[in-house]
This record gives sequence, C-alpha cells and structure tokens, in this order.
Amino acid sequence: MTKPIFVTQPSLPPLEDLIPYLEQIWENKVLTNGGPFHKQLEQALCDYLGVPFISLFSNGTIALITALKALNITGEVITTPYSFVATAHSLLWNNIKPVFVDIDTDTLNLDPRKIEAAITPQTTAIMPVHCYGRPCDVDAIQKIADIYNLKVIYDAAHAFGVKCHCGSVLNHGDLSVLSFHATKVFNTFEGGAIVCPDAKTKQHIDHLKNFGFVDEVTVVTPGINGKMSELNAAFGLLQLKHVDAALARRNEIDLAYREGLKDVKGIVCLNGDARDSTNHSYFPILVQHDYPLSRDALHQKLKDQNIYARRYFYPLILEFQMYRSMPSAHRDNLPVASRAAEQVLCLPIYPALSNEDLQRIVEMICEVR
Ligand code: T4K
Repeated sequence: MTKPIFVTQPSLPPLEDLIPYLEQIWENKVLTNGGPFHKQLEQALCDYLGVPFISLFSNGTIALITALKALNITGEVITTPYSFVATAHSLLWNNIKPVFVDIDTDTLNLDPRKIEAAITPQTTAIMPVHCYGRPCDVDAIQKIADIYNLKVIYDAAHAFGVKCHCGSVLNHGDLSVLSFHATKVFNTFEGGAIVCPDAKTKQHIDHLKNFGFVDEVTVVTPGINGKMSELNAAFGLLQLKHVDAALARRNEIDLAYREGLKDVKGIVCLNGDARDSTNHSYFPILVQHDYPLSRDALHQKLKDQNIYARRYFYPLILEFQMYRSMPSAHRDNLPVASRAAEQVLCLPIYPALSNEDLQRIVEMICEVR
C-alpha cells in the first residue's frame, strides 16, 4: 500500500532554522505574556496581510469567542450552517442564539439576499465565514448591517492572505478572526488572531485575552487566557518567510486539479472564476448526480487507496444535537447548504503534495465511467 495522503499536511520550515529562535527564548526566559516574538509577529502579520492591527491568540476558537465579547454581542446572531462547528459554538459560549441562514450556490458563503428575512429585534450581529478562503459578498453584507445597525464579525479562519476588490478581505466588517491551526495555509501549530480596525479596539482585545489585566493591580474586564506563547509566535515568524512559496505551490495544485478534472461529467470544481481572490486553502469539488458514483462512494474509493479526502462540511452544524431543535436549523430553510453538505468533497491540497500523487488522485476520479 502507498503512503497515506491526507486532505492536508502542515508546511514546516527546516528544523535547523528554528534553533536560533529557541536559543533566544532560552536566553531571555520569556515564554509568554506578550513577549518579544509575540510583538514581532503581530507587526509582521500586519505588514504582510495589509491590516492595521492584530491581536494574536492561542487558537481561532478562543479568538472568535473573545471577538464576540469585545463587541458585547448578545441576543441573536445570523450565521452560516456551512462551516466548522467552532463558528456556531463560539456563539453558544457567549449565550448567543445562532440563527442559521442559507448559503449562496456559487460561493457556499452566507447568502446576503436571505439575511434580512432572518433579522428580528434581538439580532445584534452577522457572523459570516469566508468559506474555503473565498471572500463573502462583503459589500452586500455591510449594507444590510448598516441599515439594521448590526455588527459584522467575519470568521476568517480560512482566509489568510485573501484579497478582494479593495485589498485584504480581513479589513471588512467590525472584526475578522483568523486561525493558524496546523491544517491552515499559515500555521503556528495552534494559533489564531483578531484583526482590529484601530488601536483602541486592539487594546481592549489585548486586555480581554489576558484576564482583563491592564497592569499589575488593575483588572478592567472578566477576561480569559487567550494568549499565544512565544514558541508559537517565534514559529510563526519563521513560517512567514515561507508562506509566499507555499501559496504559490497551492495555486499550481489548484490549477492542475482544474485542468485534470475539467472534462469529468458530474464533477464541478468550485468557483473557477474566484480563483484569483483565494489562498487555495481547500480544493472542494461538487460530486453531482451525473457522476457515476455518489460523493460518499467516491470518498470511500479514494480511502480504499489510502487517500483521505474530507467531506467538509458534513454533517452540517445544524445536525448536531445542540442545534437541531432550533427553528432556523430546519433543513427546508437551508436547501443550498443541505445540498452542498451532500455533494462536497475536499481533495488533498498542500505544498508538499507531489505532482505524481496529484495525477494519481485525478486519474482515480477520471477513471470512473
Ligand atoms: N472557524 C472555521 C471556519 C474553521 O474551519 C475552524 C477550524 C475554526 C473556526 C476554529 O479554528 P481553531 O480553533 O481550530 O484555530 C480541522 C481543524 O482541526 C480545524 O482547525 C479546522 N477548522 C477544520 C476545518 O479542520 P479536523 O477534525 O478535520 O482535523 P483533523 O485532525 O482530522 O486533521 C485533518 C487532516 O490534517 C488529518 O487527516 C491529517 C492532517 N493533519 C492534521 C493535524 C492536526 C496533519 O497532517 N497534522 C496535524 O497536526 O479539523
């Protein structure tokens, strides 16, 4: 049997390049609490991503939970059912009721045309996701938010480095939240960040992630511990040196899949025309009814060959017991998300994926007739 191929594999820099960073940590004995590498990574990410302020976190989920706290979000929040559970869980952790609204057929992102009908007097915010790193319709969402005086918090876990018509997509909404988990295009093992529009917001969030401490004797808010350690931050600085090469290789893989699969009846590569404004963090295909195998059968066929594609996002969040009984979780309400959850298969994409393995995957999909 050939070696397993997973949906992703973290990019790692040469191990010896990490040693000088470790030596520096061992030398200065600052392991966490906003040390020098933490500060450097915040600045380096602002420069790289083209955003004004960043607050680093221990992971994306704590960052989402904190972002909601930072804006005092309460009541109901409109969000997408087509995401990783952390999106909706962050709302429950804040005692907020998620209100699921269907997604757009082309982008699989929250459909702005369906948001207004879900707004009630309790609605305080919208939490869309740039799913698979493809930008939401940020202008349409902001327009609705402005009319109804709602906050917008983007779950931008997939959207590292993604640009839209006016620069970084991370500058839209009130806050954007990134994940630097091992499975993401830019990883710090575990990690995350909140992109903040101004220094005051960043300061508030910095307090929230450090128990509410302002100084040794002053606690201004019931904060959490969401800090990124120096080890993760140092690793992030090193990763940043390699991220352009990683993104370029992902782009090549994306193109090769599209070329290889373009004539396969029943296989649709998502959003061909949005290629330029993504980071190729995932390669989702839709396995439609005119393909000879069902999505699940294709998933299994690949698995039998040691290729572990993933059905992100199946089951839908609303299938989990803590969401199932919510009125907005009714499947009739969410036909596009329901269909996507049944058709999407995310194929392996990561910089170290070889051309040979890629071609093998393409051939396996093509040979089914
Ligand atoms: N919002 C959205 C929209 C998200 O997608 C996520 C996370 C979050 C919020 C929360 O951010 P974090 O709190 O995680 O920072 C994975 C990730 O664990 C999760 O971070 C990610 N989304 C989600 C989409 O995918 P699983 O259950 O698929 O992980 P796992 O362990 O099955 O990993 C997938 C494959 O990756 C493995 O088969 C092998 C490979 N892998 C994984 C890890 C962890 C490695 O090669 N090395 C590794 O260290 O959830």
